[in-house]
Amino acid sequence: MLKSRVKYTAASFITSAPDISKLPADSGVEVAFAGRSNAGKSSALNALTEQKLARTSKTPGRTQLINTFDVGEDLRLIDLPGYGFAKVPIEMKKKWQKSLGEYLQKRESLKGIVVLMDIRHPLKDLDMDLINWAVDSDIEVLALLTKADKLKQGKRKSEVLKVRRELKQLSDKITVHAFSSLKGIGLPELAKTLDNWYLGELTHTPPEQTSPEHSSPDQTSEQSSNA
Ligand SMILES: Nc1nc2c(ncn2[C@@H]2O[C@H](COP(=O)(O)OP(=O)(O)O)[C@@H](O)[C@H]2O)c(=O)[nH]1
Ligand SMILES: [Mg+2]
Repeated sequence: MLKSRVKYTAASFITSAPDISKLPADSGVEVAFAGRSNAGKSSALNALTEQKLARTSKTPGRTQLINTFDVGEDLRLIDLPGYGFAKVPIEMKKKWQKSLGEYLQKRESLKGIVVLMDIRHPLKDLDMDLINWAVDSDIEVLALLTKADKLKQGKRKSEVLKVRRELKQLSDKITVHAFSSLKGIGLPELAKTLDNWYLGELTHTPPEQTSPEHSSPDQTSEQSSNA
């Protein structure tokens, strides 16, 4: 089982917003998953939460809604619509690029973005636009090279190193990992990065049990194993 401080497996759907004006209140901490359509965003969200929260698809470009999920008190995961899908009409592309730009620049609660790119085709123009935008807006970036199960170990490592080297030129702070929803590759690293974004980096491991003043009646049933 995945060890994490935020309980991603308890994630629940909040709403699907057709544009950024319909998002939940801009408070707390938000982390967005972004990438080209078909990069594996929804699969990654589902792997992290161990739920079928986000709809995966063999037909790219279908999700144009911003799907929002609750992962704790004022902590949200955001599944952004994919970009770079050839069959989307140009007007829709422009509208989406404008919304994405607005979202990145105006969303106060946005702490970081997870940029998902197929390990076999990373760092396309639109990925670079997005990453540059995030760096300029002081938003943290985790780059996940998805579908890593499609490559052998050696090639997988060399691709990660190549992307790391490229992105280091934009910012020292960008983290890059190989990822596979199918095999669970990179999942602990994803959870750890998100934990740090949501809760800040801790210098010590928190105790398992919450202190007495935080206990509530509905927790008592869970304490039977507390021997
Ligand atoms: N081999 C492999 N295929 C994957 C992986 N993650 C996603 N896929 C496939 O890639 C396609 C697009 O995935 P999806 O999560 O819907 O991408 P999204 O458009 O970015 O949300 C689907 O056919 C998935 O089954 C992975 O880790 N390994
Ligand atoms: Mg999707």
